[in-house]
Amino acid sequence: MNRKVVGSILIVILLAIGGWLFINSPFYNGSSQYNGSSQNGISILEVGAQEAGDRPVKTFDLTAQETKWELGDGKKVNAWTYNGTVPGEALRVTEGDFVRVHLKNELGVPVTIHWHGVILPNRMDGVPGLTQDAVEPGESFTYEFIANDPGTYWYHSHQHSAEQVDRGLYGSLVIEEKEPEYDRDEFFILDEWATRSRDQGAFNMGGMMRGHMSGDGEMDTKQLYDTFTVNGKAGDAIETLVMEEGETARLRFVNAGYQQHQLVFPEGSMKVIANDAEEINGEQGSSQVLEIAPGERIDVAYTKQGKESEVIAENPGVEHSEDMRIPVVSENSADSKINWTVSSGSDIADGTTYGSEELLFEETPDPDVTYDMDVSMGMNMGEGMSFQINGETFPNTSPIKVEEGDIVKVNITNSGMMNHPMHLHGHRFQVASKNGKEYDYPIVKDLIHVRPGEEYVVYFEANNIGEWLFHCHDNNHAELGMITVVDYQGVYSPFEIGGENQPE
Ligand SMILES: [Cu+2]
Repeated sequence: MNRKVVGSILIVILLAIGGWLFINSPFYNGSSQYNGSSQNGISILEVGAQEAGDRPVKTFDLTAQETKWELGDGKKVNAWTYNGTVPGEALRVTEGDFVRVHLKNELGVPVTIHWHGVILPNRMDGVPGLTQDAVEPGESFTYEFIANDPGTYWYHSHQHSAEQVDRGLYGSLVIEEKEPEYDRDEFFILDEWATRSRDQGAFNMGGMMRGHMSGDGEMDTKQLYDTFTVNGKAGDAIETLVMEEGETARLRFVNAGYQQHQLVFPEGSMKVIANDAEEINGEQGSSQVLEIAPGERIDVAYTKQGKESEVIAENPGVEHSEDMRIPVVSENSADSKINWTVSSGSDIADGTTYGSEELLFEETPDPDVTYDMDVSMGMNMGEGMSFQINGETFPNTSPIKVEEGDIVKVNITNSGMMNHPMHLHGHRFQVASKNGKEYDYPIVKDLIHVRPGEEYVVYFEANNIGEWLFHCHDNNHAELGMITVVDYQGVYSPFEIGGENQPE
């Protein structure tokens, strides 16, 4: 055997051991560097208050509950849901509304709701142990925030999210513009499920080997999941989109899973219009394949090309791709046979392909704070596999320490072998460069998908005081350590990480 093969086998064995340890790994407990005992200043409960005033108030009730959920093709799962469906109740509000959500927990485990991408007061961010205590079984919590920025969002539990989001605790949130540009507006949440076994830690050697040899940065997650879904349904169970020839709709896509997905559209039918709730710049948006990272959201304008049925579908080269295809049919031909042919396209747009219309910084700014964020995978003897930031796992990762008003530069480098979609709470950042090359059209986002060997430089303004997570949105990686905190001077969290509060 040559050295490369030996090396590969060694890595596979190490990962298998790590996988076994992963199943058995204890959650950390004890106090953190963000809570009151080690900080001074004021509590995060005292900052960023928002009042309804004379704004319209939109009120929702979301009950976390267990539901027997049919994915399709006879596959049933014990899902954890908000209001009994996967995804949970679809929330739509209008920009400027005051949103009030009553969460009631009828599950046997504590939960929260995180409002992914929404700029809101810290204490409404839904991170247990940092911004609130996890909501215990039988208990309630009320979230309130002003829906300031129109766009595509989603909500999900941030309590032990590797398991809770996996089981279905997520839903869509749209903040509509006062005057929407499109009459038709549809939301699609992509996900993966492990139906063979509920044990998400069930690593297997074969999948690990295949994944590793393909070297696509997702070897760990690909062998966990066996079913893909769109809006909680797989394959033929996916709801048909009824549209007429020449009709255009805004389609909002969110990836709630832990694998990237490539959706292939009929040729000439699609234009990207927004990334992570930021409109893209001008006329750049034409493409045929949409690549969405875990946690990411991308909106497109889609125009039905002909009278015949057509399909928006996962890249057919991907295992389980037949689960993830959205048929588009005309009303008067809804009963006729659907043409499942996926067009071939190699013109791929991802979340960084097109620049944003409104930038945070017109010129690359001079930072007040610079943080080097090296993301990687490691093995800790006795603890198993870990996902690290600068060699440490949360809550021992070094925080990004800022003062209000600071311009913060973060150099994110992936020195590991896996993809890491890094997501920042409570702020948006401007992606200025990739691998040392500045973007002609910078991108404003709150999640950047960093693949092995890549380096991104992002900038944000510390303009929302609190304690905010910056973490990998492959929640299995977050659970194994890949989280840090943007830690504002002058505030502290009165909550404790550990015990019932599992923010990862
Ligand atoms: Cu990751």
